[in-house]
Amino acid sequence: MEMVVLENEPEVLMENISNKGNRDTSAAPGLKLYRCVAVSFGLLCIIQVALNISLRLSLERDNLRKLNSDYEAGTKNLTEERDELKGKLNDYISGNEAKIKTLTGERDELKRRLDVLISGNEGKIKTLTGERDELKRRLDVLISGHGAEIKTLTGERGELRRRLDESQSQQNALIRERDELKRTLNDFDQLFQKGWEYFHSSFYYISSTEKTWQESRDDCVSRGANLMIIDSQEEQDFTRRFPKRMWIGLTDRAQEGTWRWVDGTLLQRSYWYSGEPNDEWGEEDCAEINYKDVENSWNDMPCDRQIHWICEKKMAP
Ligand code: 2F8
Ligand code: CA
Repeated sequence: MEMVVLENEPEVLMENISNKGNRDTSAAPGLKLYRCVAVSFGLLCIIQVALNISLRLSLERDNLRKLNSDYEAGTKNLTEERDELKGKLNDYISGNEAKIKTLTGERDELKRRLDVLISGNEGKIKTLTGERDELKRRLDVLISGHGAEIKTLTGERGELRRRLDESQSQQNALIRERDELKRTLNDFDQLFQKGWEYFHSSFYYISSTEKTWQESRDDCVSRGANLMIIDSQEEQDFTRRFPKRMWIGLTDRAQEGTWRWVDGTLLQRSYWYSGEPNDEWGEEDCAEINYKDVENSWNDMPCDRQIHWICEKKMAP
């Protein structure tokens, strides 16, 4: 029995191939077996491939069947819906057929009556149109014949309107002025009645009682005024008409030696009596009209002394 050495198989195989036809097949049983195994393996592979293909095809077929049945179901639903809608539409049309018919009839009747109306009034319409055209023509003639006159009148009307507006605004200004004067007159009247004196665009009030400087100032403020500010020779002379010692609106309370008026302005022109201000009582921080027989009549006094006072209310000049 011939031994088959498997590790030398390729060489043996080559030898077999090269000696094909020269050698008897029964002389190589190992090769036979090998062929048999190879053929069987090949067949098995083919069967496997065939089975795979068959399985795949079967799965595809099932999928297609399912898709087909889904499609058929969808189509059926749509068809049913379409049929239902068709039915509804038909019902609606047949239910409203009578109405449509009536409306159409009414429309035709109206058309007919309109035609009758127009044809019956054709003459009247024609006459009216003619009359309108004639009036237009006559108006044009009238306008063109009086063009210059109309132009003049229009110009005059414009001028009159302008003058009217002008006198209207003048009248308004006069009314405002009159009302303002009325108010002023009323104020004057009231102040005169309350005993105020008018001098150089201001009203003055001379008290009949006596108070401290601060109380006097408060009183003036309550009357819509303030203690008197003397800023002219005329005003200084005016104060000498009253034979009283009176507080005026001048003080150096805030800073000793710096005299200020009650409106905050610094004292410029002064009318101190000779030797004043002298702080004779230690602290004399408020000013009074004292020595009325002379032009320079002012004196500094302790603010808590009680004397008369003079208020001033400035009026518009
Ligand atoms: O009451 C205070 C007052 O007394 C005198 O005037 C009445 C003094 N005058 C003179 O001494 C000249 C003031 O200076 C003084 O303020
Ligand atoms: Ca003094």
